Amino acid sequence: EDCSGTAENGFMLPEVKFTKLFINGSFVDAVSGKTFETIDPRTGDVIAEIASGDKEDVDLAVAAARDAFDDGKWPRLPGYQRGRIMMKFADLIEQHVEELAVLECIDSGKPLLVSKLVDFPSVISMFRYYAGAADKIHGETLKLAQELQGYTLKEPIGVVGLIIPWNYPMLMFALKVAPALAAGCTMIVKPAEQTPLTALYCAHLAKQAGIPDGVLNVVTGFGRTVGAAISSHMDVDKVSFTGSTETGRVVMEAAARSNLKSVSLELGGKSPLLIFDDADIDMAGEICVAGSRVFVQEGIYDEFVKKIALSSKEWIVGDPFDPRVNQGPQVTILEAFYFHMLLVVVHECLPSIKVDKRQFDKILSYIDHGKREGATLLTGGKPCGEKGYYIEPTIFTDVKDDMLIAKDEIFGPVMSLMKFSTVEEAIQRANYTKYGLAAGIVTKDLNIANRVSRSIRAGIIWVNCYFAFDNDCPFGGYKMSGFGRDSGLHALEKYLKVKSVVTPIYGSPW
Ligand code: TXE
Repeated sequence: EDCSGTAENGFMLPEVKFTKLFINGSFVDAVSGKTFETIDPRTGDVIAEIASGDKEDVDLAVAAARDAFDDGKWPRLPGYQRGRIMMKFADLIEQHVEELAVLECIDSGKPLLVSKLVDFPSVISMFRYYAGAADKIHGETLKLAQELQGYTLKEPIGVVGLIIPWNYPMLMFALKVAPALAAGCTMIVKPAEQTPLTALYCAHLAKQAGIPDGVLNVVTGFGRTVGAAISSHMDVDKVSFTGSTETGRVVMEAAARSNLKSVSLELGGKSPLLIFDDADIDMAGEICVAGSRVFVQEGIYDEFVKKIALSSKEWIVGDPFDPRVNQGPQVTILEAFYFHMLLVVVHECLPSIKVDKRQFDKILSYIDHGKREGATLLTGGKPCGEKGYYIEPTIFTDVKDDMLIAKDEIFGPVMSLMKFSTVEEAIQRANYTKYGLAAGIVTKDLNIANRVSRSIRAGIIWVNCYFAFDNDCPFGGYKMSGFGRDSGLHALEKYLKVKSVVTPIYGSPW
């Protein structure tokens, strides 16, 4: 069955206008003159040649960001004015959303509808949220002993490096750039090498919005070149990273070995979803599309397996430009997001498309492993389509906690179904993971919901929903899923430092 779809499905592919590094307000070639190809994962075709940055380019971007920070043109601008410029930036993104969403779609393989209805509204509202926070950054007054008084200042941390993955190119950009801008930091953004197009486009819009030169720099390229140069740079004050746990460790090591820059990491996950006997089974079925480890209580297990096998047949895998793609349970979820102004942040289990050949091969080898370890393949398990990297939604049953498919983050449409009997067992098995990004609970019993919410070591717990999120809701990991929070006012704190100022009262003898 060919589920890769036709190339454009009637959409005009946009011209790719921005392919160079954005440093100090201008688009420039890499010092080396090198470029790399960005690929359309639907077809494997080259979309554009992108400037391939390296250490020298990062040095230039950091120097520009340092000058912009030191001369105060952004950090010392009244918060209200930073906020106004950020609002303008959000407006410009909104005005160009059609073009941006198509770019995101061809670069990442993300369904156009998801991009337009979920990611971009979230991106735009994220900039507005932090724009509103830019003039509400307060310290405290301190009542000190011994005739002293004091106060704290919250100051921007300085030059920050923002390293972004490919799964949510624009959303991750917003999650990091917006609070950093609001705090008054200057920055070097490194998009993932698979998905550089929208960040470059936004750099152009940032300039139009009036963000001063040097404040927002974008250096495209690879992790081992640009990413490594940022995390080991002596003049970068903080690095905020989202990506794999292994790379997070490398980033933190580089920070420790260089200037002990502050680090925050948002890493992998293997999030459990617990479905209890009293759950509304249809709701559970829809929510579980997103789960990677789904624990189902024994009383409804068999019925659940039957339902999920049926509904997985309705998932449409195919060309992300095709509006039918991800119909069925997905569309219901999408609509829920849209109307409740929620947004999607993690996708440990992408329902349809993945990004590149390497990831494609990795997912297939996990599926193979699952079969060899003795899990039962309920549905899917194969690539589909003649072109592009598509994998059928895959569900395993009879999965044991120690199997690789239950332990590793697969980052593809592979779900493991497991049976449990008691609440204690569910908690213990849900926590049996090195990760702690998120978890879901489906039950009508408030006591179970409360108890399980407090017992699971994860950064967000969704009760009777999944992927439900809001700008004001902090997001980040426990355990090896990392530390530091994106989103919410907690994220603003990451880009601020606290300074205490102490002074004697009435010239007391200090
Ligand atoms: O991630 P990497 P990859 C997980 C997921 C996926 C796996 C690999 O399991 O299968 O990671 O994805 C940059 N110094 N997640 O290879 O390598 C890189 O260029 C500094 C979870 O894409 O971590 C890119 O910009 N930076 C996840 C970014 O790091 C380096 C999101 C992420 O790439 C670097 C993505 C280095 N030495 C993947 N090496 C989530 N939690 O959402 C690479 N990079």
